[in-house]
Amino acid sequence: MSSSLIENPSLHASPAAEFLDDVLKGLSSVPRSIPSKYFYDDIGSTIFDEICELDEYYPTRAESEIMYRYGDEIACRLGSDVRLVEYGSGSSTKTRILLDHLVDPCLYVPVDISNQHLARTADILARDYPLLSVAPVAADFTRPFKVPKSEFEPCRTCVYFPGSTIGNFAQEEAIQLLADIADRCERGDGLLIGFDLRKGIDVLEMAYNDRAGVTAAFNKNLLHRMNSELGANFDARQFGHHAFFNDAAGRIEMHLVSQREQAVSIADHSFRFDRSETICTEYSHKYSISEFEQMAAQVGWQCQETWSDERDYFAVMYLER
Ligand code: AVJ
Repeated sequence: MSSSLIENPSLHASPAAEFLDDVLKGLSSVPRSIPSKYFYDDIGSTIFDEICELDEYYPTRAESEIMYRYGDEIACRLGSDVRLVEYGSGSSTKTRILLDHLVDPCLYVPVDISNQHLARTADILARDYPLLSVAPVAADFTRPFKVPKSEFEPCRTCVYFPGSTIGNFAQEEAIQLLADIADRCERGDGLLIGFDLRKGIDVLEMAYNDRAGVTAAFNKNLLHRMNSELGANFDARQFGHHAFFNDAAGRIEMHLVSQREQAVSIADHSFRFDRSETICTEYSHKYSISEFEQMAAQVGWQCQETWSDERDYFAVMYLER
């Protein structure tokens, strides 16, 4: 049973104007960067679904393994009649595993910036879970947004933040986001979060440099998106994909590398790129379980239990406010 999509004021009055703003700011900064949230237009969301199927990209499978193996324990921790608010729900693939184990959730609130993808996914979920109330919210979860109420209020809320999306935020931003989530919750509310664990550099770098070049296409889609939505004139053939593990910072970094000296114009701006100059398009931080527990404890979250997969590649942690 799905209610209609809620468009949230947290989404800039004009997403296109915000996109242009962020791109001009990012390309004018040193080093150059573009926020990774702009990967997720319709094409980007579809390419990401392909990434999740790749042999090299282990996070999705590792997290699903944890949810299948410990689904009952996790559902027991969340309790019955919970309102489940999912940040960056995307295709809600892993959510189904959790929904299959949860007892009488009172409301499911998928929150995503890609509103077409969100509406489609919410309708399919509502069809497949006829007893579940689904209230999708199109919003940028890094900003305040209104969470729909359940007809069974008061009920406990559990924020579900899977997929290691928390890893895309620089550490201080990640701590700020965990603090914002805590502010939006009551004492006793929960947070179920999935994050990628530190491991051998070879495994990490392979996951972001797959042989088929799907991640490269995901990265370059950003250039196509700026051309189609902002009227830019990037020649995607003149930019290469590069992803490496920055050990000191504990993160994978993805970059677009200029293959030659070139100029690109966007709106009435022109940007010169030297050969091998880069645009950073994504961070993907990797944590140890104790590191993450301490980070969350700083801002009001107390770890209750943590589960990891057979190879200790990924962790799912349940915390309470
Ligand atoms: C969905 C953001 C968690 O950082 O691993 C996959 C996105 N980037 N391949 C990640 C991604 C390159 C992914 N997150």
